[in-house]
Amino acid sequence: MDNKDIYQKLTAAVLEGEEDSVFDATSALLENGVNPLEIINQGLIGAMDEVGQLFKEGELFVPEVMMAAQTVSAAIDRLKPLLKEGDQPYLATVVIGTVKGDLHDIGKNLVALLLENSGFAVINLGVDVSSQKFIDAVVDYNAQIVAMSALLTTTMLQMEETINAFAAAGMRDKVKIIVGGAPLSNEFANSIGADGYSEDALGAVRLCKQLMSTC
Ligand code: B1M
Repeated sequence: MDNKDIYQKLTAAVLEGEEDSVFDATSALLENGVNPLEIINQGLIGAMDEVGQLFKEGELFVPEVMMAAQTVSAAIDRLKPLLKEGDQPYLATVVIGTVKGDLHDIGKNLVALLLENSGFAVINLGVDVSSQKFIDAVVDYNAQIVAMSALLTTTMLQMEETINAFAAAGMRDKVKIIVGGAPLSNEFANSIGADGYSEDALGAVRLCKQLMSTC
């Protein structure tokens, strides 16, 4: 079967939340020599985009979206070991989380995974993370970077609150703060006083490396 057909099967299996079929399709792509990161970007994220479109059109409902999301997370977990590029020198500690009120975590976990594979120590605080929790984690782990993710136009506003909370705690100049997530833009990141924005996970790694090299 050629890769185009396998990608189609993969998308269909994600839409149905069929974990075994997703695993079969990813294995088939790996056997055909496709790079694991490409399978994530083209196959799994592409399928989630389709899920989002069908949800928007009222063709899928929240439970189905959740099942699809779980399937994608499980497939990314299985691909994780294949992404390892050997031991990397330690670069910095990053505290990462999805902001308060927001439960989307697939993109954020992808950013965390690629950061880990690039030499960053990553403290993943999960979803629905309050400003105080970000601040406490930076203190506890002596982190140099805070990475915030948001997928909703409503919750992206929480990012500014968290940045202001770091300033109020007298810690704003102690950490670099980066933001990302589908509804964001560079302009938005600048307007809330973030140190950087990236539209995807690989870009987030580049950004963190850049920020650390200018410290
Ligand atoms: Co939600 N949801 N959802 N949802 N959901 C979206 C985001 C939505 C666009 C769907 C739609 O309408 N088309 C829409 C938001 C509309 C808006 O605000 N503009 C939406 C909505 C409305 C909702 C609810 C309100 C639905 C409801 O209950 N009525 C609800 C809100 C719950 C809450 O958070 N409080 C809700 C719930 C859910 C589920 C729980 C069912 C599930 C999440 C499960 C989970 O994450 N474990 C879910 C899902 C899966 C989606 C879609 C379909 C897929 C998101 C995803 O995982 N994409 C999404 C539609 C879509 O995005 N196409 C949708 C794959 C992932 C890899 O991409 O997260 O964008 P993404 O990450 C990218 C980049 O954004 C970037 O890198 C990643 C790729 O490289 N990135 C960063 C992300 N974070 C970064 C941080 C960085 C840098 C880059 O630096 C720090």
